[in-house]
Amino acid sequence: MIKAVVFDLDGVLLDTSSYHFEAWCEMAKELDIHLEESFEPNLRGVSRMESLKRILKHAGKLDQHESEMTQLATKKNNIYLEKIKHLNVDSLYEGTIDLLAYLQDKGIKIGLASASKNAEGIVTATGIKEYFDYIVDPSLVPNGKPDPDVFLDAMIHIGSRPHETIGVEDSSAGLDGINDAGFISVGIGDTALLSQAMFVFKDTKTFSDKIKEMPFNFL
Ligand code: B16
Ligand code: MG
Repeated sequence: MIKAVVFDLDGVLLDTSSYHFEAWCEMAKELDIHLEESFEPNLRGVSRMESLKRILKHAGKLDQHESEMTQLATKKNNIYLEKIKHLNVDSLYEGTIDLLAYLQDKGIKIGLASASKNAEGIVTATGIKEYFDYIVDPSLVPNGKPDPDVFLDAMIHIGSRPHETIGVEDSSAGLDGINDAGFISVGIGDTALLSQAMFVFKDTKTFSDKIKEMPFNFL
């Protein structure tokens, strides 16, 4: 019997990854670093500092900029916040509200386990904060994705057990964390890129439609 669903944010409930990447590109440009589009998946679900480290390493400039990493991460975040200030309910993926409302109606607990320190602000701006029984603060959790800590933190606060909990993610790093937590893992996106997920749905709307077809005692 499923008692809880723990969601990732970016790439699952709405798309903020393009804004993250644009902000990283703008910051990187000031350091004469050009980021190819193909590098973007390496930053999904990965914390701000770890993303910066990956970018500098990729450009061979980690040693050169290591001492200014905090300032560079803050600069990126300020660019990012400017880009997402228009977010509202219309920014959510099709199916997001339907899915959250359905789970709430069935008495399933809902958690949010995003790597983003901006997650609470984003769910508030998009009007879905009240659906969540618990929102993880990633700055209070020892290890980010791919470690399972954010997912386990959500589960402990919600009060479910691993096999009663579904974790939903769009990133490979996040799915590794969900599997390590012992949850049922659901990937949103391309099956070929999310091979470690137990179930993959091409988008949130499809997952929302399918979960409603499942027998009630599965939930
Ligand atoms: P912030 P998720 C992640 O969100 C993003 O996918 C990732 O690109 C970003 O670096 C990370 O949040 C941290 O975000 O800089 O806002 O703290 O997919 O875990 O919801
Ligand atoms: Mg994500």
